[in-house]
Amino acid sequence: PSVERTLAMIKPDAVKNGSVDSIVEKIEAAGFVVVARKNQQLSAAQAAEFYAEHEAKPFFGGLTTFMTSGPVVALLLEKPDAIKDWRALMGPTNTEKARAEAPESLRALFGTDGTMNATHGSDSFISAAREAAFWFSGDLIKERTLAMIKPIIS
Ligand code: YYY
Ligand code: MG
Repeated sequence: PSVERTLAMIKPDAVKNGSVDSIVEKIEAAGFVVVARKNQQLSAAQAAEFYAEHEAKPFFGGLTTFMTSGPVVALLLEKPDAIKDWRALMGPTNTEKARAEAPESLRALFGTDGTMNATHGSDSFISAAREAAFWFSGDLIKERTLAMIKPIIS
């Protein structure tokens, strides 16, 4: 498997309830390297841009309200098969489903409900490139991330 980078976020529910350190410990125990890390509260415009693919969905308003409700921790993660493996470590989107189907997953352990689900993860190479650039543009991290992804998608 090729070494990849993916974009993770620890969402406002998990930041507020003090789960950041426990989540990062589990991420590193699963073999991911945290290449870059940023704490920030998103503006409404930033949340809408990040989740642009969901603009027309009925849950968009609730999602962006939640995602702007407090700081998030953005993490650039690296590992062989990082994109797929990070999605697996998070578990299903809905917290109740995660508890039923993947009780050891991060969303099962740290999520709250169908919207407040503790973590985000890019779902493809293209999303990973876009989302990594969203958080970590303007520095070498962007160039290296795009350089790593480009040969795979071109
Ligand atoms: O990629 P992932 O986060 O697992 O799910 P998406 O389908 O991309 O939805 C993004 C985000 O939106 C999800 O993490 C929670 C929220 N959401 C919601 O509030 N209600 C839904 N019915 C579906 C998703
Ligand atoms: Mg998604």
